[in-house]
Amino acid sequence: MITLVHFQTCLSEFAEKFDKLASKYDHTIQHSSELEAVINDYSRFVTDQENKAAWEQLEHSELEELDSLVWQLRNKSAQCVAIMEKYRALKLENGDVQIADYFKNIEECIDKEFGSFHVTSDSRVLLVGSGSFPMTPLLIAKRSGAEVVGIDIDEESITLGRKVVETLGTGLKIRLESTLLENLDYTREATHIIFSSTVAAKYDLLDQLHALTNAQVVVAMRYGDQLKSLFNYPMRATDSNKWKLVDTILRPDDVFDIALYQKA
Ligand SMILES: C[S@+](CC[C@H](N)C(=O)[O-])C[C@H]1O[C@@H](n2cnc3c(N)ncnc32)[C@H](O)[C@@H]1O
Repeated sequence: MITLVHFQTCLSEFAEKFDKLASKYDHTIQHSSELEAVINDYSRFVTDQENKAAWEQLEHSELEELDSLVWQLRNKSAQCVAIMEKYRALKLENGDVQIADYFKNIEECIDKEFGSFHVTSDSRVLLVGSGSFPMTPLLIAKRSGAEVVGIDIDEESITLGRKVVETLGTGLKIRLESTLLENLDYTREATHIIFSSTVAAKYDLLDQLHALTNAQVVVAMRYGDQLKSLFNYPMRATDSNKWKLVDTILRPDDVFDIALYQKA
C-alpha cells in the first residue's frame, strides 16, 4: 500500500511538472510528448484505487498546505489539458493523429453522457469549454446527427478547434463560437448542455443558465470529487429553486463523473 509520505511527494512532483510544462507552451509541438506522458500518468493516478485510501488519509490529516496544493494541481492540470488539446490540434495539422489515453477515456464515456436523456438527430447540444480538439462535439454529431455548438473563452482554442472540425467533421452540424452563454441565441434553444469538467466557473454559469434556457433542458455537468478533484472542479450544491440533480453517473475507471440536472 502506498504511504502517505509517498503520496504527498507524488502530488508535489506532479504540481512541479505541470507548472514547468505549462510555461513551456510556445504554440509549437516541441514539448508535446513530455506533457502527454505526464497527463497520462496523472489520469492513471487519480483513478488508481490504491491512491483512494491515501487521499482519504490525507484529507483527514488536516495538513496545512493541502488546500493550496489541491487548488494548484486542479488549476495547473486544467491548464495543461487545454495545452495538450492545442498540441493535438497542431499535430493533426501536421498529419499526425495519435489518440492519447485521456481521449480514449473521453470517447468511451460519451455514450453514457446523458443517461436516459438520449441525444437524437433532433437534439440541439451545447458544450461549454469545447477546447482546441473538440472531441465531444465531433463524437456526438457523428453518432447522433444532432446539431452541436461549442463555446470557449480562449480565442486560440476556437481557431484551432475550427480547423480540427474542418478536417475531421466534414458534413457534421458543428459550430464553434468565441462567445459567452448570455450572448448566444442558441442557449435558449439547446435541449442538452454539457460543461467540460475543467471549466472553473461551471457552477456559477449553471446558476446563470437557469434564466437563459428552456424548461426541458438537461445539463450534464462533468466533475470529479475526492481523489478525482485533483484533476477536476468538484460538484457543488445548486440553488434548489433553480436546478435539481436527477442522476449521477459514476465511472470509477474514468477521470471524471457526470451529474445530470434539470430545472426544479
Ligand atoms: C480542455 S477542455 C476541452 C474539452 C474537450 N475538448 C471535450 O471535448 O470534452 C476545457 C476548455 O474549457 C475552456 N474554458 C475554461 N473556462 C471557460 C468558460 N468559463 N467558458 C467557456 N470555456 C471555458 C478552456 O479554455 C478549455 O479550452
